Amino acid sequence: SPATILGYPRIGRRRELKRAVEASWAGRTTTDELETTAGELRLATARHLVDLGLDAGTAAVPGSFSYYDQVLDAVALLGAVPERFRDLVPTDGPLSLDGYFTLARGEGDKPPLEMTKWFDTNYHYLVPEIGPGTPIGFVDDRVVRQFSELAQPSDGGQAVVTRPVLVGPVTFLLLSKAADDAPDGFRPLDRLDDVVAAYADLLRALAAAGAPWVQLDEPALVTDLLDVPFDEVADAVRRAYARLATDLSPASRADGLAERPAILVTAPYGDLRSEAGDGLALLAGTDVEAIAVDLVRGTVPAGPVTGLETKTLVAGVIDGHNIWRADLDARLATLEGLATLGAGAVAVGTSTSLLHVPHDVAEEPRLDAGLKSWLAFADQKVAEVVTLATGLADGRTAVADALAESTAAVRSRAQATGVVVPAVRDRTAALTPDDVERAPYAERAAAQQARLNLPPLPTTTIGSFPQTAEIRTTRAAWVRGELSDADYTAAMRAEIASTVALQEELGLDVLVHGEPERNDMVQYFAEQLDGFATTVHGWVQSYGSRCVRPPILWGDVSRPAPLTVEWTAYAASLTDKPVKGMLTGPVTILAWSFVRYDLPLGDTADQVALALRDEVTDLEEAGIGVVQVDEPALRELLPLRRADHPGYLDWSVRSFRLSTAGADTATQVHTHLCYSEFGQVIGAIDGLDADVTSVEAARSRMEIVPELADAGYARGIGPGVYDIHSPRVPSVEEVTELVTLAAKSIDPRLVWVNPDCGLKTRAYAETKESLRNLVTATRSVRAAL
Ligand code: THG
Ligand code: ZN
Repeated sequence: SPATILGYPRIGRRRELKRAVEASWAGRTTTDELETTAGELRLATARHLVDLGLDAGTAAVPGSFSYYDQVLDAVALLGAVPERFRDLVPTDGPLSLDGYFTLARGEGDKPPLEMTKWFDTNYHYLVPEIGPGTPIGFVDDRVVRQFSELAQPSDGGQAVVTRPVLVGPVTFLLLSKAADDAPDGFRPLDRLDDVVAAYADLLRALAAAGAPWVQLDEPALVTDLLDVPFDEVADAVRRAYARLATDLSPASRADGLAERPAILVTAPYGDLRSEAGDGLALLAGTDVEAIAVDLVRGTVPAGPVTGLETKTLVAGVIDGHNIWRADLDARLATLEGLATLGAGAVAVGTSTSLLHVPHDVAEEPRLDAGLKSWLAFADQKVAEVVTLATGLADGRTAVADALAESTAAVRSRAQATGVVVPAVRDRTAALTPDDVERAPYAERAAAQQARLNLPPLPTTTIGSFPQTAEIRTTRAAWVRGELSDADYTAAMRAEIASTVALQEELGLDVLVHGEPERNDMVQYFAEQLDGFATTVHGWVQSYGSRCVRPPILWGDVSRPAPLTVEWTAYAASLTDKPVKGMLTGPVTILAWSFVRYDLPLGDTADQVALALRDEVTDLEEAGIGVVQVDEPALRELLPLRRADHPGYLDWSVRSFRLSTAGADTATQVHTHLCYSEFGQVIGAIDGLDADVTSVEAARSRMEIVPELADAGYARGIGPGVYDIHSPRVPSVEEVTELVTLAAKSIDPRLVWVNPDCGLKTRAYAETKESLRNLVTATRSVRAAL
C-alpha cells in the first residue's frame, strides 16, 4: 500500500529558507542567489523524504515548497495581482520573485495583502483580492519548473518524481475577498470558471512535463464559516472538477495522450461530512483519481460510498497538526476498517500537511529522553506513515517491532510521573461556579476608581516596549551562559527603569514594565510552568519568514514559583503611577502550544488558569492594582463548524474568568485581544467580564466600539488608536478624531486610549513620537468633555 504525506515543512531544518529570504530582502544577497539556495533546499528535502521511505518514482513525495505562502503562490500562478500592484507585472507575464514579495510585504503607501489565519492553525496566509476585472490566467510555470528540476536533477544525482501541491480552485476563491473596487454583491467565487480554466492549462503543462500526479487542497470543504452555503460550494466543486478531471484526459490513458496528471483532492483540518452536506460523497462523485480525508479530526461512513470504487482513498491517519507519536496499532486497525468503504485502493497519509510541526525530534538533545520517546515531528511522522503502509500491505507481522515500540511509548506516557498530578486534578475537580464570579461591575468600578484615581479617558499601552537589538543580545548571552544571572538582572532592571521613566515623561496614566525579559509571550510562561517542555530547534512557520517554537504541553500544569512578580514589582517601586502586571491568558497559551490529547482542552485550560490565578494573587500581594491577562488567540481556536462554537466559547470564557476572578474587587482586570475579526466572538468578549478590554481597532476606524456597545458591553474599552504594524507616526489630529469617534459610540466614561497592540516590534524613535501624540490628543479631548 502506498505511503505519502500531504506536505512537508518548507522553512528548512535550520531555517535555511528564512535566512536566505531575509538576506535577500535586506539586499545582502541577490534574488538569483536566493533562487539557488531554495533550489538546493528543495532537492535536499525531496531526497531526504526518499531516504525516510517515501517512493522516489511514484509521486509519493509532495512538491509543497513555497517562498512565502501557498495562497500567495496561487495568486502568482494566476497573475491575480490587485490593481495597486499591477505596475509590478509585465504584460501577461509572471510576477518576479521580488514582485511576489512586494505583494506580501507592501511597498511605500501600498499596503500588502491582508494576512489571516489558515483554518484552525497558527499558520497565516495572504488573502487574495479578486474583482470582476482581476486578471486570471496561467501565467507562471514555476510549479512545472520545480517539478522538472527534481525529476531531472542537474547534478545527475537521485531523481525524485514529486506530486506538485496547490491550493485547489474552490478553496482559493472561498478564501479570497472581493477587491475594493468590486461592485456590491460581487463574490470571488463568481470567477470560478476563469480560475478553473487557468488550472486546466497548468494541468496540461504538468502532464507535458511528465508529472503523474497533482495534489489540489480543498480544506474549505471542512468548514461552514465561509459565508457561502454548502450547496453553492458543492456546485462549485462539481463544476470545477468536471472541467479539470472529466474534460481533460487523464494520465492513465493507455495511448499516452494524457492532458493532465492524476488528481488527488485533499480535505484536511476536519470532517468532510456535516449537517450541511456530505463532502466525501461530493468528491466521490467527481472523476478525480484520489481523495485524501483527515481521519484524525474527521470520520468516514461505515458503508460503501458511491464512486469511491474507482478511486484511491488517502487515509490521513497520522496527525499533521500535533507532535505526539501515534498509537500505530490503533491506526492500523482504523486502516483495516476502511475496507467497508469499498474504495478502489487505500493509501496511508497524514491528516494535514506537516507544515505545522517541526522537522525532527532527533535535533532536540535537551528534551527529556522519556518525553522524546512520546514525540513524532515531521520526519518521525514520515516513518510512521511508511510503517503503516507496510503493515496494511504485508500484515502486522511485517511491522511487529515498530508496532510494539509504539505501543510501549503510549503506555510509558500514560504512566509517567507528571502526566497526572493528583494535587492538580484535585484542585480542578473542586472548582465551583463561584470561582469564576467577581463582584458586580458597578461595585468593582467604584472600588477601582477610589484606588487608582484615574482621569477620564485614561491612557496606557498594551504591555511590550521596543525590543532593541541590545535587549535581544543581552538575553541571548544569558541563555548561552555567557552572562551571569546578576548581570542579566541588572541589565533588565536598567531597561525597565528607562521604560518607566519614559512613560512618566510622556504622561501616560497606567504604566507597564515593558517586558524586556520576554522572548515570545507564550514561550516565556511555558519555560516556567511545570507540565510544559520547550525546544531548541522546534521552529514552525507562522507566516512568511516568521517562525515560532510552540511549547509542548505534556503533563498536568502547575506553577512552581511566581512568574512575573519580580519584574513588575520592581517597575512599581520606581513610580507613583499604577503599574499594570502583564500575563498571557490560558486560551492563548493553549492555542500557541502543542497540547495533550488525553485531557479535554477545557480541563487543560483550567489547569493553566489556576496557575495564572495564583500569579494574580501574588501580584496583588506585591501591591499591583492593575493586571492584564491577554487573550489575542481567543478567536483563533474557534472551531471550524458553527455547531461546535458554543462548547468552545463556554470553556474558553470560563477558563479566562477562572484566571482572573480571584482578583480583589479593587484590582482592575484588563484583557487585550487582537488579530481582528471579532464578529463571531463579540458575545464572548463581554462574557470575559474584564474591567477593561483593549482591542485592535485603528485600521477599522473604531468599528468594534459600536459593535460591542450593541452587544451590551458596558465596561472599560480601549480601542487601539494607531496601528503598530507600521513605523508610521499618527498625527495628533488623527488620534483626536479616533478618540472622539469612540467616545461617541459608547459611554465616554468607559473609553481608554492606547495603541492597537504591543510595541515590541517597533523602534523607540517612532514609539516616543506616537505616544506623545496619543497623550496630547487625549488631553485635548478630555478638555472638551
Ligand atoms: N507568539 C506565538 N504565536 C503567535 C504569535 C506570537 N501566533 C500568531 C502571531 N503571534 C504570529 N505572529 C508572529 C510574529 C512574529 C514572529 C512570529 C510570529 C517572529 N518570530 C521570530 C522569527 O521568526 O524570527 C522568532 C521569535 C523568537 O525568537 O521566538 O518574529 O506572538 N507563539
Ligand atoms: Zn495585540
